Amino acid sequence: MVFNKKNKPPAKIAIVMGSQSDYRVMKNCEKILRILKIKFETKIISAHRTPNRMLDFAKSAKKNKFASIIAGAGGSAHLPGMIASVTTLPVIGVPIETKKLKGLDSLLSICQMPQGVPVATVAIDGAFNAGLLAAAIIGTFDEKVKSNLEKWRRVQTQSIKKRPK
Ligand code: RP5
Repeated sequence: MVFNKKNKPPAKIAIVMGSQSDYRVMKNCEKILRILKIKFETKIISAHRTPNRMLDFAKSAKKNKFASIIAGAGGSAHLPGMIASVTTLPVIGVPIETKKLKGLDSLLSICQMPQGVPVATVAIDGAFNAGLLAAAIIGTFDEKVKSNLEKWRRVQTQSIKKRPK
């Protein structure tokens, strides 16, 4: 398909999280998306405490021109999976570290999705990588984002010293 100004695919990312307490981790998504010049919106949406807000958001995400959704949650972390259950947009889950189980609970809740409803899962507290993955998704159809991402990777490679000090 050829894209032009009128039918340009969406290049905006949604960053959602189950609680204000997740923001200390999830702000790392914002950090990398800003560096790569990708638009985003950030919201608190809880699968358990605000289920209707979650459903309204997820059902309208495509219409609201989001290309992908990054969802962070901790503990019984149902948010990414529940969002994925009502949209076919790619959902990237960020398991948030927890006090009692160190985030293993969040990780398993997010990555062990049943066949048919996938969630791409990053490492515990891997919000920065979630942003990079969302950028890679947008980079498949947006040349500017693709080139920003490639440049960022080149700079990273150049910054790695050959010898330890
Ligand atoms: C989850 O419960 C949130 O994603 C958060 O990681 C965890 C704890 O939430 P708070 O009790 O700190 O609000 O829904």
